[in-house]
Amino acid sequence: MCYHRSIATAIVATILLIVTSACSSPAAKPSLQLKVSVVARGLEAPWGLAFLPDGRALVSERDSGKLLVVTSSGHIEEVQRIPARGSGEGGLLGVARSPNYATDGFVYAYFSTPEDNRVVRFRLGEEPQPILTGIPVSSVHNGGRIAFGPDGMLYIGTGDATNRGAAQDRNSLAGKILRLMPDGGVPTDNPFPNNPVYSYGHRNVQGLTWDAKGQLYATEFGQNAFDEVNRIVAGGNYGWPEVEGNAGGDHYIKPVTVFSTAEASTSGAVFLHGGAIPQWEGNLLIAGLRGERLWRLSFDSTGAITAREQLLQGQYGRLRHVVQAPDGSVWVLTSNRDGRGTPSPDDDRILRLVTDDYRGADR
Ligand SMILES: [Ca+2]
Repeated sequence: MCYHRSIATAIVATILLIVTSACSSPAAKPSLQLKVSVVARGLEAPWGLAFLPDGRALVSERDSGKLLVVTSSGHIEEVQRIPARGSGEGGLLGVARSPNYATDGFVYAYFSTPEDNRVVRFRLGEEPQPILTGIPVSSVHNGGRIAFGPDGMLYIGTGDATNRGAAQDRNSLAGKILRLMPDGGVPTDNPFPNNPVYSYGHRNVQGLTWDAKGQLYATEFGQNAFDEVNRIVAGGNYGWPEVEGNAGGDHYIKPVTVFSTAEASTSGAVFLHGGAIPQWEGNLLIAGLRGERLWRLSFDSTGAITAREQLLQGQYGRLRHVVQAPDGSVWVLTSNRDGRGTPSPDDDRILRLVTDDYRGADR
């Protein structure tokens, strides 16, 4: 099934805008020009995105259960329907592709059923096979991001599914970051024996990304006050529900930074690598839902944050995810049809960002 309207309307609306720094830090980088184009329109609550080696993107739609292939020229094709049956924040959520995709062809997806959240793997067009079931499910706080780390293992962000105490229970899969082998087995070097739990004390993890040194960072939604960016260590306890944000003394690992929930509601995140956007090399981009903006964080060599900049604020509505494409450009998913937004006729959209110094192929 093709969406010809999207083909016809792709590659339009290239918008030049001045990115004004809203950062209070004196270390903020000077303003620079961004070029924003719309890759695709008319999507419905897109949630996950994984690039295939040929540059096409696999995109999941939360409520329809559709797995779409989107090309950089805006062609959209449904390639599979995943049997997701979630409510509220549940549904078809994260998608990942095997780091060995060229030889094994495996795609991974995280979705909700009436009984659980689960992770499946499959080759496109084939029956999905569960590799992990029994992640607690609810109408809210389902986590759902999945991503392969530089160690070749599959990392899975889950939520507390409204059972707050489960986040501190290492025998529950709720409120965790999990780490599995690609076939679903538990790696022998996980921090707790025969346990997929990699870190715990999380409320609702929807962002997983690694810096150039291979350090994992995760974003999570706070309750009323503080969304968090955390630097994840094996076996670490990040405090929920005992503490939120920077509270808690030395009992729990503190966030790298926090945002107010109104200015963020942090979902997907990505570290930029490869030099395609030289001003942002090594920076962390974070998509904000309620905050309706893209946050950019930069770090010094010790990992301390040197700048926090707000991009796209109020221009495209709620933002669910951000990913770097194989050509170095940055793709952003809007989330205005997720039941909490104010969608425009074009929503939901996939945006493509480059800067004037972009060194990849332009179009
Ligand atoms: Ca925390």
